[in-house]
Amino acid sequence: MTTNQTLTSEETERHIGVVDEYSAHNYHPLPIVINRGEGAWVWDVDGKKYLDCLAAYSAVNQGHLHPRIADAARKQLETLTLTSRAFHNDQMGPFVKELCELTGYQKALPMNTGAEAVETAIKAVRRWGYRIKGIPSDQAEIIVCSNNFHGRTTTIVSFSSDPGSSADFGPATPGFVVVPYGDAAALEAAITPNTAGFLVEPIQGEGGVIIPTDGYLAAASEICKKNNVLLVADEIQTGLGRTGKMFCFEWDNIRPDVLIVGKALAGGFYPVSAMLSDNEVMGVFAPGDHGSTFGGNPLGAAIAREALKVIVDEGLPQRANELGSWFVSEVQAMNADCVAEVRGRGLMIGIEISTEAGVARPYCEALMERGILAKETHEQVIRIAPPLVISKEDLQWVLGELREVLAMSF
Ligand code: IF1
Repeated sequence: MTTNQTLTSEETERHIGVVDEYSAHNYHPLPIVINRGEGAWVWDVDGKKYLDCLAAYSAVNQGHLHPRIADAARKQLETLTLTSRAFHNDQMGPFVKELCELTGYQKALPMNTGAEAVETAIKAVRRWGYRIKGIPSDQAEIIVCSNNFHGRTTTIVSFSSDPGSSADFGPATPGFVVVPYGDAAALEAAITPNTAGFLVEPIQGEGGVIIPTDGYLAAASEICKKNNVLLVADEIQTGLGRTGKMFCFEWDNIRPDVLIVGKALAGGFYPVSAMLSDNEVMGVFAPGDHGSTFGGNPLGAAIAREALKVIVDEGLPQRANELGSWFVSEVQAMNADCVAEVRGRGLMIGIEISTEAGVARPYCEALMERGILAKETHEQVIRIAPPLVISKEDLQWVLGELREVLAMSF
């Protein structure tokens, strides 16, 4: 049951009507039209302000319109925006160097969207499988987890377990094997001589903020090493401070063979993603094998350089760790009848509504009425993932509103 009777102004209705008329209906957004953002706050076309607890699905970890990143974007916008990779530009080199220094990998291949970086990793892992591991041509397998989300291309949705993302987009790309998330034994059992890689999210975001048991990634890493299988960590959502470390894999003290980053890599100003690895894997790419028009462009590179510096300079991973663990314990202490479980690491938090209490959507609509934007994921979970610059005072206010909303019945 949803409460679609949320009161909206004429201006909001007008804007929504235009989108409904002239675009595909591929989303079910909350009925709010945002026209300004600053830090953890956004404003709608009627001037009402909201605390953004979604942060564009963790693409705005640094907060909306971070001044340092805005300045870097403005400066580059007035200088040079795009050359294509047919020529060099003066921003890509420093960007990939700084990204490699931050992550400890030897090479970074810049792309644009997260899905493109995931596709890049799939191509690199397959080619490594053939040319380095010796897997027979076209026989490479990549193991993935059920309930995964890695993007929306036809190959990526080929291994999605969400029918909404994949139905009638076939025929599916072959070469993917699905195992239960969090089950290291199932991973080991699925490995064959043709397995080239294991692609995994350290925490499943869209899956409902599913946190595997401690040690899962460490076990998976051991199993991959033992079987000469590349461990590929998709940190597009969990990375860059979101879970209380610079990268979520650090919680298990592992080093993936391939690291994929995106979203907050450019602080929400521009689509910038990257696949990182060492020379053996990255060496499978020769000139002309792979690329994109905008990959490594100077505008995105200049923005990403400053976005990374802001994460480090402002200690955003530590901030997320401290604020997130405090927030989760406060919500748990509410002992709300409608809550089945509160899960979280850093400021990647999921509040699971029990099926007896209904679904998460009406709770998100009630929070929106109170000036808090939180989006449901997979029906039952209220996702709380604000910009990492959010103040403790603002989170304290969210707790007060949340306490009242969780006491409501729909
Ligand atoms: C949508 C979800 C989140 C991602 C991980 C790759 C990508 C994503 C772990 C692809 C992107 C976005 C996509 C956006 C909503 C959002 C999302 F609900 F779709 F699943 F965050 F959970 N790996 N996630 O989370 O990156 O190509 O989008 O840059 O498609 O609705 P992208």
